[in-house]
Amino acid sequence: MDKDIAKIRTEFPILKTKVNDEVLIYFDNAASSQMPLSVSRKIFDFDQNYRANVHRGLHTLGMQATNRYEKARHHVRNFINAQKDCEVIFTSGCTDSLNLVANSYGEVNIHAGDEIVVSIMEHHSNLLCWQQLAQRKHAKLRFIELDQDQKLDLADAKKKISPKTKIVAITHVSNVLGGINPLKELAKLAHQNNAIIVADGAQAVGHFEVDVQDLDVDFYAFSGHKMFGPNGIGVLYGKRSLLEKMPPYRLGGEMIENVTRTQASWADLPQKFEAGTPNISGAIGLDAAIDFIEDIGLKKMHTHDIEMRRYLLDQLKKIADLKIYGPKNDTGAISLVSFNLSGIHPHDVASALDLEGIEVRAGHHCAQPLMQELGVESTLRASLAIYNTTQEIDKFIQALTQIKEFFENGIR
Ligand code: C6P
Repeated sequence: MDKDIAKIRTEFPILKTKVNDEVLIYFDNAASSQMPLSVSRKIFDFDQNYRANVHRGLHTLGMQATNRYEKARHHVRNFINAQKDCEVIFTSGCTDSLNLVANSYGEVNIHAGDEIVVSIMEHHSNLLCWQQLAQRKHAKLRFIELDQDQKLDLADAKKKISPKTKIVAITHVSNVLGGINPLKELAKLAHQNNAIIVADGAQAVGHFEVDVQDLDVDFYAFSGHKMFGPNGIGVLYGKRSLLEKMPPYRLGGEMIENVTRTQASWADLPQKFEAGTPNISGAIGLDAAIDFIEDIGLKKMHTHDIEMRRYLLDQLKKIADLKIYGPKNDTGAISLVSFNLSGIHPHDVASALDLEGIEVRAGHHCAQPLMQELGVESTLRASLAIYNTTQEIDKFIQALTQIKEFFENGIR
């Protein structure tokens, strides 16, 4: 095992625990990655040493908590290269961020006859809010399809994005197929047609460099728990010029400037979009998660991703009657592979793998229209992170081969 990876693994005590008497092999990182000790320690430190509310109390703890919360925002800004701190809105997660855009920007800017363009590979979190918005506003929802290699079909995107399009909402990386979508080209296409682009970065951030200015996206959403951070914290990046014109999505708390019996005016960015007590420890944990990623470096993260994907694909391809979904090559994708074993239900395979201490996800992955397109109800999915190794992939392949044998011939 690579010395650096061995060292990284020591930051994750969970990787030494046993599941069903076997050392855990955690291949469900696309659902939630594990959290390093450094992140847990920062959260513990807040809760035990300076826990207080933010932007309210003038006392020492309140100011300390506020400073650390705003420091986290500044760190996120640098991490994704936003122009201003106020373009970083803390939310409860990627789903919340996307709902914010649909219910605030969408509510004001979408009218009857307008078109919203999504892709067929969207997670429900980047589909349902647009589907409902389109229904409310009598707008049309259009889908960019897959190409031959089950990547996003850019030629189809050029047909679907037109002067009628007002919003393009696209995932940066599919949580089922693993392919990295050409976001920069899509942003250009959207802007050439005077539309805005909203990107779902849930499976991208932490895997490779994301520069919102270079991509020229108008909004970019992601979650802390998929990038070694805590649950319940997420980010919505938005261009300041757009956020400033948008109405608040949730009301209450410190998101106001002034309130009378009958009227209210709103605070400046970013507070306008952070109603109620925010997830302070979550933001502090996210700050620490970014430290963790930056200490390793996004280049290394990406290289490891490519190596793991290559090895995983090579090994999976050796198993007969195993169908892989998504791009079959190792570049332009993250270390996430969906597949099915012919004639064996994915849930049965996942349960059998769990008995061997191997955690993968089986199901529709909250992407049912994509499942319909692929002609299946569910798939198995192995999604790897920086702490996963080729040795773990070998054990996984060995277990998978034995499970297949068992279901086919009753032999183990
Ligand atoms: N996908 C998976 O196992 P939240 O739950 O808000 O943190 O993230 C939602 C979300 C949005 N977009 C994409 C592309 C995602 O993959 C997810 C979460 C998990 O694939 C849970 S369904």
